Amino acid sequence: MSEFIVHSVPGSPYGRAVLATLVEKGASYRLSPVAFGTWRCEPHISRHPFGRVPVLEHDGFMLYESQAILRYLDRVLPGPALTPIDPKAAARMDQVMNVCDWYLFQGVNNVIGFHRIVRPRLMGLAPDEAAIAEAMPKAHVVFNELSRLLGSKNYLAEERVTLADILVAPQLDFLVETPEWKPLTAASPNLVSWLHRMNARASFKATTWERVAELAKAA
Ligand SMILES: N[C@@H](CCC(=O)N[C@@H](CS)C(=O)NCC(=O)O)C(=O)O
Repeated sequence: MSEFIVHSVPGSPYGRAVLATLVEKGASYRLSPVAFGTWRCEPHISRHPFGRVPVLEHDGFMLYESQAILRYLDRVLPGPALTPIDPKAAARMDQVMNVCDWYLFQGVNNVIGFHRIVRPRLMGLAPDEAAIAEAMPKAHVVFNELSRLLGSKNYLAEERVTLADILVAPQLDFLVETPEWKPLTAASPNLVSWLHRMNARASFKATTWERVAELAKAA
C-alpha cells in the first residue's frame, strides 16, 4: 500500500480525525505540516482551494473534506470497519457526521474554540467574550442533541466505534479546557463519559496536539 500523507497542523480537530482514523485502521502515515499563515498560499492553496486543513495525499490522489477522507480510508484500508452494516446505524453515523460539520463546527467550535484556544495560543490575541457568549445558545442545542443521540449507548451510532465518533470527539476535546465546557456538559454526563472512552483509545492518545506537534517538528 502506498504512503498516506496528511497535510495538516497540530491541534486541528479535523486533522486529528484523519490521523486517528489511520491509527484505528492500523495504517502508517506521514504528517506534512502546513505552517500557520500559509494555508492560502502556494503550495497549499493548490491542494485545497478553500485554504483549509486537512488534505490527504495517497498515491498522487489528493482529497480534502474530512468526511470524504474518513470514508475513503475506511474503504481502502483493511482493519476494523468503521462504518456500520446495519442501515439505521449507518444513517445515524451519517447524521451525526453532518451535525458535526453543520452545527458543532460552524458556529460553535469555530467561534468558541477559535476565540478560547486558537487566538490566544497561535495569534497572541485575547478572546472576544461577546462572540463566545453569542455562540453559547447554539452550543447548548448541539451538546444536548449529541447527548440525546448518544443516549445510553457506548458510541454515537452503534455499540462500537464508527467514523461519527472519530469525527466528533476531536471537536469536543478541543473545548474541554475552556470555561464553557462545564456548563455545556452539565446536563450531558453521557457525553463526558463517551469522550473519556474516546480519549483512552490508542488512536486518540497518538494524535493529541502535543503528539502531533512532535511529529510536525520531526517532519
Ligand atoms: N469542511 C472541512 C473543514 C476543515 C476546516 O475548517 N479546518 C480548519 C482547521 S480544523 C481550518 O482549516 N480552518 C482554517 C480557516 O478557517 O481559515 C473539512 O471537513 O475538512
